[in-house]
Amino acid sequence: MSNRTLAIIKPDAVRKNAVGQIIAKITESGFKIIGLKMVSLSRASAEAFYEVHKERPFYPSLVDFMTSGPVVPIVLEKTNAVADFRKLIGSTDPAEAAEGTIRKMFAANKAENAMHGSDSDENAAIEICHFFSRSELL
Ligand code: 3AN
Repeated sequence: MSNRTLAIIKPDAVRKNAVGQIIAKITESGFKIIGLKMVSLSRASAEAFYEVHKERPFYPSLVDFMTSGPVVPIVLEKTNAVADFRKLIGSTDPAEAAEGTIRKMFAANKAENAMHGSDSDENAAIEICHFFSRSELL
């Protein structure tokens, strides 16, 4: 069990000016921020990030969406970070997300769903390296 995960505030939530509220919710839930930036993903970078979904029908639209505006990647630290953060963001489909979760509060639908969270310790390590160098982390 690792204690780090990668979160991304997606373009829809940035456009809604919800970055501050989302970060407050994350830190109130016991996560410590150890890296944070705002970036616009190139198409190549977004394609590489979502490589595992390459064969899925929604892949091209997912890449379009993730390059439609700036995103805020955040490295978070907490005991059991990956699982606890997935719980905090809620189901992929906001209609199924539990009350009080970030997707319930800020997501519009399955595609524009406000927030990413790593789904395993192994992917968290890969995803953190996608956005951050060592000198950018606490
Ligand atoms: P999660 O982000 O909840 O782990 P994944 O890993 O199944 O969900 O999907 C990655 C991303 O792909 C989602 N966050 C969402 O933006 C997009 N996505 C997943 N399923 C769909 C779908 N059926 N239609 C459109 N976009 C989808």
